[in-house]
Amino acid sequence: MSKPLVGILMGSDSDLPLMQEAAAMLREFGIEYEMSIASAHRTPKKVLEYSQSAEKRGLKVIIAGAGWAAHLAGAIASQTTLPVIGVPINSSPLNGMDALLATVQMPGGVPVATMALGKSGAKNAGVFAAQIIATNDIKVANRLKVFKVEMERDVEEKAKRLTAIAAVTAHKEPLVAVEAGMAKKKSRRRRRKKKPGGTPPTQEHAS
Ligand code: RP5
Repeated sequence: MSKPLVGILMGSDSDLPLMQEAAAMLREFGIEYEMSIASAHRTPKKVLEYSQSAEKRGLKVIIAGAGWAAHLAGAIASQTTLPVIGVPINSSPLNGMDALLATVQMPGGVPVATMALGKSGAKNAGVFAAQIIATNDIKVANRLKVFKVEMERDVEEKAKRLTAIAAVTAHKEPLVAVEAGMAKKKSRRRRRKKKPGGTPPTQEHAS
């Protein structure tokens, strides 16, 4: 086993289910990674040590996921020149808006490449880390190319399936539309009949 090239840090074990998406992508591209928990607020010394030793230990990229006032990615970026990818996590009552802003709004000179909220964000963190590694690793670059082609093929297959379903159901749709139209006409007729001598409209309909 070779040395890990990517470090995945997260603020709490409650972030793990989401951050595993990043790890899964790294495995797909054959990239060694390490994973740990460190919090900018609860274990600031650990974050400092991790960030300052990362480059010497051979890491090329750091992925940092955190929720709430998510300062983890920024705190790491303040201590290293390695690229830092931030994954905001929607673990708070604000549904991650707090984490998103805390991660993305870095002051000039200390960038954090901030991903989307949710599963896609964690997945993209893995892909983005792979893209950084690929600038100096032909094997990873080739795997990324295959990944793109497969993604395109998946979408095309979905489109074909949808076209097939649409072709099968095409003749049913006009019937549905006719039935809906008929139902509307019937209720309009019923309302017209009731108006002159029938029961007065309810409060809801009168308004
Ligand atoms: C953040 O606080 C973590 O990244 C996590 O998303 C959130 C909640 O942590 P726990 O209270 O679940 O440990 O630091």
